[in-house]
Amino acid sequence: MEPLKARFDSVARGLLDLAASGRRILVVTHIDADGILSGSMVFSSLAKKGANVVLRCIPDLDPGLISELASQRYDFYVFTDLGSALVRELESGLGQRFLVIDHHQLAEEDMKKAAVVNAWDFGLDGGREACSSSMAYEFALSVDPSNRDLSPLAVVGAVADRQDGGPDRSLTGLNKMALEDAVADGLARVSKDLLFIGRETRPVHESVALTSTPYLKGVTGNKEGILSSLHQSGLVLKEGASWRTLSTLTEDEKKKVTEVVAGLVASSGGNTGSIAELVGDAITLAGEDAFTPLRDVREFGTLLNACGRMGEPGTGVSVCLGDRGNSLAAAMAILSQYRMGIGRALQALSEDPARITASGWLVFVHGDGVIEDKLLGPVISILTSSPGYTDKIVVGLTKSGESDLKVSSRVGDAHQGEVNLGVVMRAAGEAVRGVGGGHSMAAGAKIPATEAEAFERMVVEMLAG
Ligand SMILES: [Mn+2]
Repeated sequence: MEPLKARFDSVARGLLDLAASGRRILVVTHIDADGILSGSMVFSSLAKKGANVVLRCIPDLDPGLISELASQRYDFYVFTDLGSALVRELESGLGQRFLVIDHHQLAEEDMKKAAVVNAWDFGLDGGREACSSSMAYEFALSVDPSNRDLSPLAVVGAVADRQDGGPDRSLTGLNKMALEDAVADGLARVSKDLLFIGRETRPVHESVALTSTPYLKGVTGNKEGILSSLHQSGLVLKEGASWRTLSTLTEDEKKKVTEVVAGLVASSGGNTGSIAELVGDAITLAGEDAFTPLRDVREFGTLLNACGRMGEPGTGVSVCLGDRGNSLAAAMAILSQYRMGIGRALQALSEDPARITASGWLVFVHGDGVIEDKLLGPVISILTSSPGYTDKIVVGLTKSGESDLKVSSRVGDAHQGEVNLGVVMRAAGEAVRGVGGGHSMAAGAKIPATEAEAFERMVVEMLAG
């Protein structure tokens, strides 16, 4: 990691020089959890040094936005968790006045550029071993070693970006180094555990029912069913008048919970294979209140993703910057709205199977009236992680505003065959006077509502061809 550290030392020196001479710096970041976290870390490390710095969270970077940013006449721009695919556009819009700190794949020729610090250039797999948050953490350490107290945020970003793909859902690479700092400083604790939400705070059946990744048929959202099955298993669920939490269960009792979950999934015809994902490295943040979602890194990540999705990334930023008062309360309210919205959408889809049409491995989901446009992405993601959909390509459409449709598409992890949804969404979107784009595994579009059929036909043709 020495070359990466040396690189960050040099870019940090450059930025501190700019800051010292009073230059105005704009940090631009993505609105998902990894974006919110990495942007917050770059922002706070510079702000603590007295820099004149502003943070802005955006859903996506495109050439139009680059020219808008250029016209705002900041002296320097730092992009986190985005920009790698648009280095040439950034050069033509901003000249030498920008830096990209990122982990998304990029063209070989852009990798070595002075304005780009990308995980892939340092022998790190940016899809598994380094996220923008762990990159931003290294940057913050170069700005000042005292920023080691940000290590938990790097860990949250890694987990939120689903980079916990090591054995037992552990972290690897640069992410693991940040976790080791956090553990060494007493800020985080790692234990093998059931990875349910609210391990320390919620009644067992509630924790289990809140599982959404993976989506477990017969379990997710089924609080009553879980409660009665746990009762039948003989598990003691209460201690005196109060409910026990998962963290108080013995190993044998935890095993019992897993068996009950497996039984419920099997009896509702689900795939029990995904249950293995429920056990692994639980990471607890020792400095956070046990009764908040910040205590568990996975829940912390979900909270930030919810803020971004629900259009309140700034609330997430305030939490990352340390506000445990009003901003945390607001973020928790957003999280519960987000969960309820997703739960309602999944429920509505299961009650109205006609909304889901499949032709081979291509599945269309029609969400009009039951899926809010801002929740379409998470709902489609959950579906592609659900039994029966993991080998499919799922394309969701739902009404957005007065006359538009929002489209969100994902490739299931187990899908066989090469597809680039980013290309498909862009071409099909533009063909019907809309816009589209994204990554190969996840992409979206916005199209006129009247063009739904034409759009779907295009998608079918392109994917079949
Ligand atoms: Mn990211």
